[in-house]
Amino acid sequence: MKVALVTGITGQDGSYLAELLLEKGYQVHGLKRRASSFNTQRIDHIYQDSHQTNVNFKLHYGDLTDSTNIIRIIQEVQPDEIYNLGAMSHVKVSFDSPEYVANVDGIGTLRILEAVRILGLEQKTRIYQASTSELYGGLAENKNEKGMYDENSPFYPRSPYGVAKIFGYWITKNYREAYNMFACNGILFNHESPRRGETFVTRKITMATAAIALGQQDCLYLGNLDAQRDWGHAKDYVEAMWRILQQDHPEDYVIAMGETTYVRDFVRMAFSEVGIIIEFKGHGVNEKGFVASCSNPEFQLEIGKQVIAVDPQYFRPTEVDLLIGDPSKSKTQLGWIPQYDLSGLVQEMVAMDVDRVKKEIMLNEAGFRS
Ligand code: NAP
Ligand code: G4F
Repeated sequence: MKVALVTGITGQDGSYLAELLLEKGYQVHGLKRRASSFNTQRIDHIYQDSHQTNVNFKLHYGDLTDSTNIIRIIQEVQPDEIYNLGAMSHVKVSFDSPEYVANVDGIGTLRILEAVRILGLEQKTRIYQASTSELYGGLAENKNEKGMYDENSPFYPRSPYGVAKIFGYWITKNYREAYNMFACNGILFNHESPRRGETFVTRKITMATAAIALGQQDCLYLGNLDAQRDWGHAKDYVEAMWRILQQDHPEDYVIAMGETTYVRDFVRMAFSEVGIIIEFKGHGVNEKGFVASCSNPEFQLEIGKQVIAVDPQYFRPTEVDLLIGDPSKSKTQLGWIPQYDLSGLVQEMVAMDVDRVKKEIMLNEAGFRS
């Protein structure tokens, strides 16, 4: 039985990856931070099962800022594969806590690699490093001939998060070359799901779509509506992570959909899932989104009502304007075929948030009655 250790197991990707690895018959160990409130909502369904039938799932308290616990856990677990997904992953927040991000996202990666080396597991343990399209920084002149970023495009990170992740990228590559380790970077473009953190733009939009459509919120405040992202589904992207570690040779791969969409258009797509057409008027900080029509009898809003506004507090000191990735290598070499397209992703996210808001309304009503 193969043994995997996943850092960041309580996050969006960690939860999907844990499910995938268990399905494939792995014993899965996860690194979990101690928190003052519960932080395991995304994996509770697996954890609860582990008391009864799922003996192949185990969580360990630890933190990527602490070498001692990383060495101890790796020594205890003796993993065949490590997926280093743990990170402070919010780009905007990284401007507020740059030193912490450097420590966790940058040096944290080194701590994992060095622990494997100290323990003499270089030839046993394969390592996946969660690298990111933020490395490219969105510079137009660095795209390939197809107008996309690929494995050979130069990097120009535009945030403390991107700069910390570039250290993670290079130290992974360096340990591969210096110590002949099977250590790979997955350069993943944005991927989302109903489990996406609530302050990332897609989830913020789908949550607000549901709340506004059901009369629980008036207006959604966003930052840069002109940003463009290459969005895929996290379920597809964790499959690519696993495939990267099953190859004969360690290499780095871009994982992307190869299409880019404006934040503004993601808003339009989300609202159209509940039959509401949004019309945008104005520019920059004065841009506003209004209800133009409502075709679903269940979700009726006043025509002309303003539901979208721009709040400059969500702007970043330096922005990555446009990301689009070229998945050619991962499709041909890994045989990776995503199952979701953007409309399938939006549909799933909005449906789950509508269900959740409806349940909250019912619970509130039941609370009032009792
Ligand atoms: P996420 O939902 O924010 O999850 C991050 C995980 O890292 C959580 O489990 C978090 O624990 C953990 N973590 C944070 N600080 C830690 C620390 N000091 N020590 C140990 N664990 C720590 O992120 P995600 O979307 O799943 O992304 C997974 C990885 O892929 C991240 O490294 C991210 O930077 C990278 N990435 C993501 C995308 C994307 O679009 N999603 C694209 C490219 C790369 P808590 O639950 O306790 O907070
Ligand atoms: O959803 P976002 O916060 O994701 P961002 O910055 O692209 O980072 C995500 O993807 C990276 C891969 O490229 C990961 F490495 C990283 O860990 C993370 O998962 O913002 C997307 C875009 C940005 O241009 C942002 O300025 O949406 C714009 N935006 C507009 N209004 C907003 C908002 N972003 C957020 N979070 N909140 C807003 O209100």
